Order: sequence, then structure tokens, then C-alpha cells
Amino acid sequence: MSAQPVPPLTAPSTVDALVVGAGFAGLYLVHRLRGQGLKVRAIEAGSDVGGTWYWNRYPGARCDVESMEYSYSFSPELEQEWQWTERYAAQPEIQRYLRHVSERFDLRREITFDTKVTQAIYDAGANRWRVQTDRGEQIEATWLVMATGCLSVPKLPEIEGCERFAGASYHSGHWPHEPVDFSGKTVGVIGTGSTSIQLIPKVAEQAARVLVFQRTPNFSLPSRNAPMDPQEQQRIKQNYREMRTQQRRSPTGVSSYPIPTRSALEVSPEEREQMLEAGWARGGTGLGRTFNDVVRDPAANEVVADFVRRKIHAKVTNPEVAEALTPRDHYIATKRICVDTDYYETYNRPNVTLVDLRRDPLVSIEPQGVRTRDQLHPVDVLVYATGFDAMTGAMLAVDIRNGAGRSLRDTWADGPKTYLGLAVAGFPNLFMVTGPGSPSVLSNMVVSIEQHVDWISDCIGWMRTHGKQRIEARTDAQEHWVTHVNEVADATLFAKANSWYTGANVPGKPRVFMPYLGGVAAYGEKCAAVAQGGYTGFVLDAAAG
Ligand code: FAD
Ligand code: N01
Repeated sequence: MSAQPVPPLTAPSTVDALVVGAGFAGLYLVHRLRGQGLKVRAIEAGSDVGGTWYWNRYPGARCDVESMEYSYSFSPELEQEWQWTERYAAQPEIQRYLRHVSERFDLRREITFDTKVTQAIYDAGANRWRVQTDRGEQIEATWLVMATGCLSVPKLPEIEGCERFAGASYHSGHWPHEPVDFSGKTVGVIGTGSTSIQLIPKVAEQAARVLVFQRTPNFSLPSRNAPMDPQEQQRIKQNYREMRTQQRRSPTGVSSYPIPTRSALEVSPEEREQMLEAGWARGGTGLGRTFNDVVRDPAANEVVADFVRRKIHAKVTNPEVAEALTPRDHYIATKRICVDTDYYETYNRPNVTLVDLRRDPLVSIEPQGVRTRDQLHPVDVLVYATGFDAMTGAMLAVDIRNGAGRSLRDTWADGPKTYLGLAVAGFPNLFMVTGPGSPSVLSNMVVSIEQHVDWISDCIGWMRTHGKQRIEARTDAQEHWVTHVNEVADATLFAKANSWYTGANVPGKPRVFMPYLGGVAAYGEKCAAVAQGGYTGFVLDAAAG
């Protein structure tokens, strides 16, 4: 993205709050801030609302937190009127839901679509953010809230020759709106993360052949997705308030996961097996939370990893393929655990071939297909399911500068530092939703988004009633928070994995464990205490820059 401002075509428009992004976070921000009497505008790069669920339209895309939990809690009426049709909603349904929210709460009139924010410069004298868009518009705002998403910047692989490919190619995170027809085609899929694990079984049903190019196998658990049971839906609706309270009191923002109380090493092998079988049968990511030490103790982790490895071998009929699909290079649950419908079973199909890039490394993309060291694999279509520049990518794609002219890119050159994942020292009146240093991607994100939006909106409301204009995180409070985030991460096995949580998937990105592992409940209490203390750790009305 260009850092050069485009000259404004019109006089700057002025708002109280500018929201960047119109996914789950941006929509709720518009609703909350406008409800407090602020003049609000949202700018969205896409042509519609939805964020993740607008962009990721690949076959098989769906959530892996159950639909009844992966939804807004702010409106009991909305909760009651919306009917989910599946245990885990698919992308079209989630996008329909978000469109419904945007219409029901009349949010669209505040949103400008097909427009990217390219630059935001804080004018200390005026206490205003001067924001530039790629359409040449300048907007001035007292408050700038980045609701730009943790997984919204698709990452293409650093493979030589991508541009030479003669067939059609797609990145999963930028999928076309019209359905892609794979009939009769040989399709190459690069990557085997959560996205591919959802996509491959669907593509294999249609395509003549699928070649899966796998560099690192991942652990995947069965979703047990099913049509929503109307009685179960009704039961949850009757108890929604209680469920929402449980979500906020839980470590992950998911009320249906039991909070583990026992070590994997303190139960007998027979009982362990029964507990793991129960988690496997229940479906979803809850299996990873069967014991309380899975992400802390390598021996406990091995108990769960070994169980899943045995399941992979039981599902895949060719033992060589099964072994190639079996992760042995990282602790289970320290990379985002995947959830699937018939992923491993798909490798029993005659039209699906696994290309193990650890044995035969990928060399280049050629006009006809994918070249590995040992051979050329001709394909008609290429799917890049190669992930995202996660957590910081969208923030840093915007040229954000403070009153002293210092950019966020320079400020975060050694990795992101934030106070509570909400604010950055030196950047007044700038907030992030689910920023690095908050539970974000390690939680049910809708719960974390609502908590952040409520905190930000309450903060702005408090500032206005207390006659304050400027809020800025203190450097010492930020340092203290960053140390705490690191200490919590270092006490686990998470930081040992080469995952996007640490930026390891983007060459040159500083290796920092970005999300906060202290859990949704503990984190929420800390944020609430900061607010109740009159925004401790922040300087109010501080000089900027
Ligand atoms: P997003 O939905 O990413 O929205 C951000 C928006 O900001 C985007 O529309 C983008 O276009 C816009 N934007 C960014 N930069 C700019 C700019 N400079 N100018 C203008 N607009 C900009 N989380 C879960 O908790 N459970 C799940 O089951 C789950 N499933 C997922 C499945 C997939 C395929 C993916 C990719 C992610 C999934 N997630 C899941 C994470 C998901 O991203 C969040 O749950 C949630 O949708 C994020 O909402 P958001 O509004 O914060 O960000
Ligand atoms: O991306 P990823 P994703 N050559 O980064 C491979 C959420 N999500 O889009 O591991 C060959 O996980 C890379 O290989 P390696 C969820 O939070 C949720 O799948 O680097 N391969 C890896 O296999 C998730 O974690 C759902 O060796 C290359 C893959 O590409 C996040 O989004 C569904 C390569 C990228 O995997 C991202 O998931 C979908 C190269 N040069 C997404 N470069 C749910 O179910 C990269 N790869 C809720």
C-alpha cells in the first residue's frame, strides 16, 4: 500500500470517531458510538459488511466456535430473532447475519464501502486524526478506532514464478464472489492450515484431481457439524443471558468448553483415553482442553497429541500418506488447532494426492503447474491457502503517524507493543480492537470484540462526561503489560511453535508471541479495573507526540 497521501478532492469531512473496518468489530463500534451521540463514520475496503466473512468465501468456509456462541450478545432481541441453521455456521450464513445486523440497526448509512484508509496522522495542536483514503478523501476525527481485523491481510507465499502461472489462481482470503467451478479440473492447493482443511474436502468432491502441497502437517479435530436442533436452539435462547455470562467468565470465551481441572498425568491411561474419546466424539476444539496442562507440560501434551496421531492413522488407509499427514514437529494446540469435516478421509479418495514438500521441496510455480525438486506437477487451477500477515498486518498497512511524526511501523519495528492490546504509547486517541497483547485470536473472537468495543465506547463516553479530550497509554504501563504478556506466554509451550501467533509465517517479521494467553475472564477483569480506576496506566489530556 502506498504511503503517499493522495491529494484530497474535497474539503475534509469531520467526525467525532472514525472506525476502520466493517466486520464484527466495526459494525458494533458504529452502533455503540453512534448510540452515545457521537458523529461516526466507518470506512471499509470491501463492498459490503462482514470482514472475514465477506472476504473468505472459499468452499467449506465456516466458523469453528458454535454458531449460538459465535454471535453478538449486545441485543437480546437480535439473539431471539436470528435462527442459526447449523451447529457451525457456514460463511454465507454468517455474512447474512452481519448484513441483517447492519440493516436492523441501520448501520450502513455510516459506512463508506470500497474505500481503504491509507494514512492517519495525529495533529497534536488540533487534537485530531487526519485520515486519508485511497479515494482521495480526507477525514478528521477526534477518535480513531482500528477495527481492521487480525486475519484480514492475505499472505501470498514467497514462491518464485507465481505470476507466471497460466491458469486461474485464488487466495482463500480474497475469494471471488461468483462460485469457482472446479469440475473436470486438476487443482493444486498450497498450504494445509485451517483454511485448506475446510476447503480440500469440498474441492475434492467436484474437481477431477486435487494435489495438496503440504509443507507442515497440522492437527485437525472433527467438527461433528450438523443441522441445528431446533429444541437445542430454543433451550439456549431461553438461557442466553446465563450463557453470555459464562462466556465472559471462561478462559476462551466459549461457554460450552469445560474448564479442565485435572492434569493429563494424574489420570490412569484408561480414564485418559475415555476422556479423550468423549472430546473426540463431542467434536470441535474442546478436546484440546481436556486436561489443564496440555499447553504447559510436554508430557501432558504428548498424551493428547498421541491420541490424535492414532486417530489420523486410523482414518487414512495408506499408512505412508497417514504418516505424512501426522504432525510431529510441534506441540498440539500451540498452533491454531484445525477443525474439519472429513479432512483425513478425503485422502482415501482416488482423486486426491498429497505432495509432501518435506520430502520433495517446492521450487517454483511454472505456467503449467507446480515444480518440486523431483518433478513438475501440472495443474489447471491453483489455490493459495497460505494464511495471513496476522494481527499487525492491517494496522501496519496504514501509514499511522503520531504528533511527532513517528510512524507506528517504526515504533513496532521490533514487534508490536501495546497497553492491553487496546492502545499504543505515543499515539493518543487511537484504539485497536483485538490488538496484539489481548486474547483476540486465542478466544471466541466475537466475545473479545464485544468486550473491546464496550471498553473503548465506555472510555470515550467517560472522557466526554469528564471533559477530557486526549487519552494516551503511559510508556511504563505499556512496558509492564508487555512484560506480563511475555511472562504468561513463556510459561507455556506456545512460543516454541513456528506459528503465525509469533509472526513466524512472514519472513522478516519480528518473532514476538502476539496474543495474550491470560484468558478472557482474567483479561476482562484487568481491563475493567483500569476503567474503574479512572483509566490507570493512561495519561488523560496529555500533550501528544
Ligand atoms: P475482520 O472481520 O477481519 O474485519 C476487518 C475489516 O477491516 C475487513 O473487512 C477489511 O477489509 C477492513 N480493513 C482492513 N484494513 C482496512 C483499511 N486500511 N481501510 C479500510 N478497511 C480496512 N474467529 C473465531 O472466534 N471463531 C471462528 O470460528 C473463526 N473462524 C474464522 C474463519 C476464517 C476463515 C478466518 C479467516 C477467521 C476466522 N476467525 C474466527 C477470526 C475472525 O477473523 C474473527 O472471528 C472476526 O470475524 C474478526 O472480526 P473483525 O471485525 O475484528 O475483523
Ligand atoms: O493459514 P495458516 P489459514 N510453501 O497460516 C502454508 C483462521 N481460520 O488461512 O505451516 C508451502 O494457518 C503453511 O505451511 P507451514 C484460524 O485462526 C479459521 O489456513 O508454514 N506452503 C500452512 O500450511 C487460522 O489459524 C478457520 O509450513 C506454504 C498454510 O500455508 C487462520 O485463520 C478456518 C508456503 C497457511 O496456514 C489462518 O488459517 C480458516 C509456501 N511458501 C481460517 N507458505 C476455522 O475453521 C505458506 N504455506 C475457524
